[in-house]
Amino acid sequence: MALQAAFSLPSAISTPKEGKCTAVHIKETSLAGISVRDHLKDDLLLPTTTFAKDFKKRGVPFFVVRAQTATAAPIIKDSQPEQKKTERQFNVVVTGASSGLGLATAKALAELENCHVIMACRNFLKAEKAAKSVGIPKENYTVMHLDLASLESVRQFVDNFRRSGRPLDVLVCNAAVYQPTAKEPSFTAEGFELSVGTNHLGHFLLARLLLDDLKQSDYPMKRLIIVGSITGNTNTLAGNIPPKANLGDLRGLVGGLNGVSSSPMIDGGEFDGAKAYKDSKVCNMLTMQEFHRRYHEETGIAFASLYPGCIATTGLFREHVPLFRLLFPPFQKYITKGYVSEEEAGKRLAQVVSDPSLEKSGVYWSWNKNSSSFENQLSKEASDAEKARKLWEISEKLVGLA
Ligand code: NDP
Ligand code: PMR
Repeated sequence: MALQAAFSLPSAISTPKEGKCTAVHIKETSLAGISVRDHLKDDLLLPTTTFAKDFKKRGVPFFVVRAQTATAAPIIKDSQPEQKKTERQFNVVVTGASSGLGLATAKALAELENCHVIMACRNFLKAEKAAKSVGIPKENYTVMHLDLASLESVRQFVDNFRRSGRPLDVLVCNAAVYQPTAKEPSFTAEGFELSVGTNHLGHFLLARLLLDDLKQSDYPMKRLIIVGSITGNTNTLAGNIPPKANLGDLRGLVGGLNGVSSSPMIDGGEFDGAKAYKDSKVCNMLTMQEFHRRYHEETGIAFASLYPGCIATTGLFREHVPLFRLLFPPFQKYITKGYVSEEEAGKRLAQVVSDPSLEKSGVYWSWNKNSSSFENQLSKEASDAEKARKLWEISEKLVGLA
């Protein structure tokens, strides 16, 4: 079968990696990470929106417009007293918003009109161009530099974000890399295998640091979302396509995934790029649940993960062989029927960000054929509380939090 062949062909496009390669980290000054438009204040007088109405219904207090800086004209209209009390914009950080799901989500959120999206991206210019190309209004987004393959960059991003003065209301950990054809592992700045280092460890540090900011937010629907996937769940057909996700006893992670004194794989096995990605998604889903267990009750933050559908056209498959990239979308559209467009997937993730009905914490959301959301079941490994605790503790040490 041509598709099966495409799935197993060696890469015609990927660059062979010679031994250990360190991700480039662009060092920034405190200002360089913030878009020039970042001085624009987000406190706008807005007409009563769907959310405002919903907050009202649920007895949630409105936000009051704060004083404006000298850069903006006062916008409180005394002639319209009924509009004096309104909510502020809510701020959502989306990692990897320069393409695919992240970009489509940023676009869907920006359309809510009372939402400001902080696009946390490794390529500043690409993100700016992407935002323009999909027509996100200037006042609805800010690009800030974040390279998840460098823990120093993650810390710098958190500093820059705090300096911007914006409250943090929702964090979306979306960025990911997938290296299905790599023969040798590549590594993050700190020497962790790239897929787990970026998709899990970078996000783990980011989410842990920004938890304090989320706690401080007065927004009534504070959320922390970590994008998961069906392919990390072995209770599904897609999760049973080899190589299957399996974290084993986490011995490679304990060793630091460095490929020198330890295996680059979490379970201690031979390097396999496709498995490393799937393992990283299991880590994402376990991390969300551990956050929920540790912090939901105390903070009121809702922690969630999701499988948005198979978005077969995104840049995630950029390192796959050309034949795979050609056949994968029609295969998902017509054979598995698991295909979803970037636009639809973006709306789904935006729903998890802002829909009042998706407020339950500790949930892995999925959508059925009618595009209705439901709470899905995670695989045995992806819902193993003891493994989640161990993963948390080892990850804390690796990123320098313990
Ligand atoms: P894309 O490749 O289109 O998007 C990934 C994003 O992550 C890009 O913006 C990319 O930046 C960014 N990124 C990669 N490495 C880093 C880094 N070191 N620092 C900061 N940003 C980085 O893929 P998708 O949109 O498909 O993937 C988004 C999420 O959806 C992932 O978590 C993926 O696991 C998940 N997912 C995807 C599915 C699919 O079918 N596509 C299915 C299920 C889940 P840049 O633009 O600079 O490359
Ligand atoms: Mg899979 C219902 C069937 C289904 C679904 C929903 C997916 C989703 N896939 C399904 C079935 C199959 N896939 C079958 C039967 C095969 C064998 C022909 C198959 C193969 C396959 C490959 C080689 N599928 C893949 C790959 C990838 O390289 C993608 C991957 O694993 O990326 C990690 C992938 C995916 N299939 C999916 C989804 C959502 C992906 C990609 C993205 C992800 O999980 O993040």
